[in-house]
Amino acid sequence: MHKVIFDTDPGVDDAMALLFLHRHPEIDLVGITTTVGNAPIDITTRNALFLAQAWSIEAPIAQGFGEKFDAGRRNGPWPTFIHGDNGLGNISIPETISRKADPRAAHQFIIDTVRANPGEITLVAVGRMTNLALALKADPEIATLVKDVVIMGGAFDVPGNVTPTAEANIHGDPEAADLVLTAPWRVTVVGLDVTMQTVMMRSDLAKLAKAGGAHVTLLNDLSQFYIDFYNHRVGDGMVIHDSCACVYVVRPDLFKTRSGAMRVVCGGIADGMTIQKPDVKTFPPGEWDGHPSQSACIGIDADAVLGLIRSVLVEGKAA
Ligand SMILES: [Ca+2]
Repeated sequence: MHKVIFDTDPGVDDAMALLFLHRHPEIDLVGITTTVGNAPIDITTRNALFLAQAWSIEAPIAQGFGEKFDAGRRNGPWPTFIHGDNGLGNISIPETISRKADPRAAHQFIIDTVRANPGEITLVAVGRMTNLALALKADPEIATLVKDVVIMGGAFDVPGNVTPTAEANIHGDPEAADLVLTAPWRVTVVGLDVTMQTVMMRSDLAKLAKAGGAHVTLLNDLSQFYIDFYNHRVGDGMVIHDSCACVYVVRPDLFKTRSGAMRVVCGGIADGMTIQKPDVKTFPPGEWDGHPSQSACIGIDADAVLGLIRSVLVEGKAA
């Protein structure tokens, strides 16, 4: 059983990832923490509470930090043209949601849960890395107590998606991401190198909704706006960035990885760019020295990943 804390900014592709984690029989979702990215923190938290209520997910939900790790940076405009004004494709969301958030801040929730389960927690982070960075800053020792960190973010051998070099989750808080990638824990980065190859077609999702009942119907409804955005980019479907990171937790064999220290460019025209120094290459002394080797996903069996997601969403099993 994988005990997972899901750090998320729902977010349409976040919603699919959440339902995958909830339904996968080998995943014990022990907490949800909210972060910023697809929408501001009050909206991503409301959306997490809404989805948890709709899908009967009982894991506690803790609200994350709504600003950036570096106090000198400010939040920019939100990507409402991708995720809708409400972060969930402009579906109607009830004004009052009975589920309430945990009173703790997300980073404190992470610290408490990791310390209560030493060596057992996998952190799956699919928004900005702000909460993970705050947890490391407040309690650096947790790096040695976490089992694994899997993040959706970054772009190594392919272009970014918010600038020619930067992917949105990393670009949204570069200093936080650099701290997370250089901390002494094991990080696997599931970035655009692999997620852009993984497209769920609109027609497939509609079929899943028919077979999967109300839970998947809600997912299908809230995904339509996002599919419209991706339509002219990848065909009539959606890139399922965040679900790829969740699949990695249970099926790392479906990915090809490359090991090496990673840094994030902080500032300048390449702000938010992720750069790995492959272990097999030698260079003169530099900024990658002395940092742990992390894994970058550079290959994916996209058909197998999509197949697993289909079966887990509909049947709740990994057949
Ligand atoms: Ca996300």
